[in-house]
Amino acid sequence: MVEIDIDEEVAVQSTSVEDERKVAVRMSVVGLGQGGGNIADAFWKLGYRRVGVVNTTDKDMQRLSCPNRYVMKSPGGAGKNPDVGRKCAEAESDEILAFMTKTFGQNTDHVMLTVSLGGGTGTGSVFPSIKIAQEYMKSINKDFKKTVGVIATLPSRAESPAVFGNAVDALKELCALADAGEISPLVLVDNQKVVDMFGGASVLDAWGKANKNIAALFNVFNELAAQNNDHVVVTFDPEDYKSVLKSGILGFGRSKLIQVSTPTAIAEAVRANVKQGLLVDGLDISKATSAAGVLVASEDNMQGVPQDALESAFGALSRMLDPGPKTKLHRGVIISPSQPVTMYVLISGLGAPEKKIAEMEIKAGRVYP
Ligand SMILES: Nc1nc2c(ncn2[C@@H]2O[C@H](COP(=O)(O)OP(=O)(O)OP(=O)(O)O)[C@@H](O)[C@H]2O)c(=O)[nH]1
Ligand SMILES: [Mg+2]
Repeated sequence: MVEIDIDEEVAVQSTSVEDERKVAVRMSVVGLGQGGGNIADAFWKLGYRRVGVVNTTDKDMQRLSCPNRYVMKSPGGAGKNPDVGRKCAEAESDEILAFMTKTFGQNTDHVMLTVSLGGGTGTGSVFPSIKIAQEYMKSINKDFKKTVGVIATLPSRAESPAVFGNAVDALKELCALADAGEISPLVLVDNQKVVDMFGGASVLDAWGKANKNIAALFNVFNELAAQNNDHVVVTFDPEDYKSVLKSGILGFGRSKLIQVSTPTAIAEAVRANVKQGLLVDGLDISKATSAAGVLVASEDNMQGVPQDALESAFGALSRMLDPGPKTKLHRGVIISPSQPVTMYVLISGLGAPEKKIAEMEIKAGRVYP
């Protein structure tokens, strides 16, 4: 079974304080709108410190831990109208750039914007914010293409047609930007999967858990790539991670591998992880041009994994990707205290989720099944 609930455990032991988690890529995060702000706050709670939130109302910010906040001058919210969110951010782009500069400082490798698609503030302001984040990267003399990415959630089934309409328009625009190399990565998270997974929890708890898992999964690879010691058997290094982050649409998952003693069992577990663990259904894995598979286990548990089972795991992953000569598979094997045998998989360079887009158009009441 695939699990992405990394609630109570962090895969690799880490120190905390101001990005003092040892990470491979210095990540700055801006949360847009309420849901986006909550996801950014989950990064703050993990120990990331270059984190800020932007909204049209300070009401949505009161429950957050992150102290870096910018409230746009809109009369009390965007009222689920993305045009309002877009215009507000455009009108205040200088102020938002100053806010990013103050919050991030000069040492950023990658900016991630987080947004829950469907409302007005986040969904509209994400587009000007992409440009503003690129301006910020230029201002610190960094490459500005493919160093600004977006984590976006898609609405759950019960949302209204208007919410689906807002979300699908923005999703198509984001996919086009990813395709054009303007943003990378684009990480898509299906809120329906969140509801299915945490549906029993109260509404507040469910979002909190989901947001924590989104941030934690993203962070795990950043920490794994920063491991550089005798615990590393096969490296997955900072350059590997940077290259994956620059490969467009990205999905990831994690599975505890219970049965690792035979090559067939481990290959099957990896295939299941990739199919079910990707955060949005309908992503075409066979078009993926870049992937990372990192096997993590305690020393004792790793002893139980035969070399041919390992080869088989990476082989299974490799065969799922685009067979072309440009396709890269980064592999890592890392020892981490008290970890069951766990495979982390990250796949990028994916095509747009066409099936999901078509479903969303139906939910928006635009086309009929
Ligand atoms: N994953 C996740 N989704 C959320 C969270 N909060 C809200 N959502 C979803 O995000 C969608 C957009 O809502 P908001 O984020 O409140 O919208 P907004 O950007 O603040 O826009 P306005 O409220 O219209 O100004 C909704 O359909 C919610 O279901 C959250 O913390 N996590
Ligand atoms: Mg809101």
